[in-house]
Amino acid sequence: MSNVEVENDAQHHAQHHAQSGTGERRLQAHFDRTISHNQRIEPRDWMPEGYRKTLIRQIAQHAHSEIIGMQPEGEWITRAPSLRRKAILFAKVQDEAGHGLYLYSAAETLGADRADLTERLIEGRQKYSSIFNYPTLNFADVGVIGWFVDGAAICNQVPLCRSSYGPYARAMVRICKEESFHQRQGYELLMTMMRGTEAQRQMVQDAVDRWWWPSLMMFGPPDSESSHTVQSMAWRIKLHTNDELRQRFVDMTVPQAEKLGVVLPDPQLRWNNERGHHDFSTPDWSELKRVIDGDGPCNAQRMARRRAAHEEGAWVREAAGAYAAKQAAHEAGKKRQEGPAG
Ligand code: BYC
Repeated sequence: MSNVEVENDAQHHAQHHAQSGTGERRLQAHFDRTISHNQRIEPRDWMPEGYRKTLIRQIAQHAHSEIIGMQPEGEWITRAPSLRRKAILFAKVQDEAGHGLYLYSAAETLGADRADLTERLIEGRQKYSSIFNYPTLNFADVGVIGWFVDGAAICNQVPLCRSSYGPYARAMVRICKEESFHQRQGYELLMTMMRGTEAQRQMVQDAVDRWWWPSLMMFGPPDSESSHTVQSMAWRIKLHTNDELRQRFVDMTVPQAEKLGVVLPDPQLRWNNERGHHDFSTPDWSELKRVIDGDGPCNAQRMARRRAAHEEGAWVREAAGAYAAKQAAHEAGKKRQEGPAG
């Protein structure tokens, strides 16, 4: 039995017991207690169907974002201005592939099938983060993605290291360590450009102007329009609301922008002593909606590239499948020769 089959089997037994009314109530009460004590739900534990579905949705969307997220920066690997920058960028993009893979594995512990998740992405039935539908027009974009996008990812994902589902929370620990390194490499790249020529400083400011608003939108719709936040927070799948994390990101980024010497493109941005936070303008939520619905500047290009990569990889999947079948036949032959055990 594969790991997924073992998990499905365990879930099947738990669900079977749950079918009797008292059994179900007892399992639900145990689940609620585990959540309220800030303890972890593990793959073999009983869980409400909605909890499983929400996790699969969020984890798959996150995994797809990491994989599609390789594209905007990946486009600059062959055009990096030095061997050092090329090596750094290569490593970062490779880390993102790794994050996607841990996350698909975490989704598999919930009984999801990775090939099916990929199909859903390719057919446009599952989402990925809006941020990756914007173009990378100059090399400063690579730095700004590290600073803003990985910075936003850190704000959003560090709390997820304490989320209620064990495999997701554990995957997040390593991902966050790597994201934090990514953010610093982005900031260091921008620092270097800011110490360069006037043209380089302008490239940085231009990238900041283009990525600021999309980065704020990464945190999702405002709380008043977020369909999942209340339930996801009750389940401790999310630990903070979209607006709380957006605010945290703004507060973290303002002093960094000052130190770097760039202007964040929001005339309303200022410290509010009473709130103890920065005030900022409302992002254009109709733009977020458009991009999520498939009409951003690069949606079609990102999906076409992802589909092409999947098709180009068909022979690898076929070869791996044939090799696995051959190994299984070989193992079965060996067992037959050894005869019945004991
Ligand atoms: N883009 O009820 P809400 C990275 C959807 S990877 C697209 O607030 P939720 C990185 C949402 O799915 C970054 N769709 O949802 C990689 C829902 O639609 P459905 C990815 C969005 O789930 C490479 C609907 O809008 N990070 O960091 O409670 C290089 C209503 O929203 C977006 C993660 O995935 C969006 N921006 O909260 C560098 C982190 N926002 O599914 C960096 C984990 C919302 O009902 N995910 N939607 O059709 C989360 O924390 C949450 O899923 C979100 C959204 C905060 C993103």
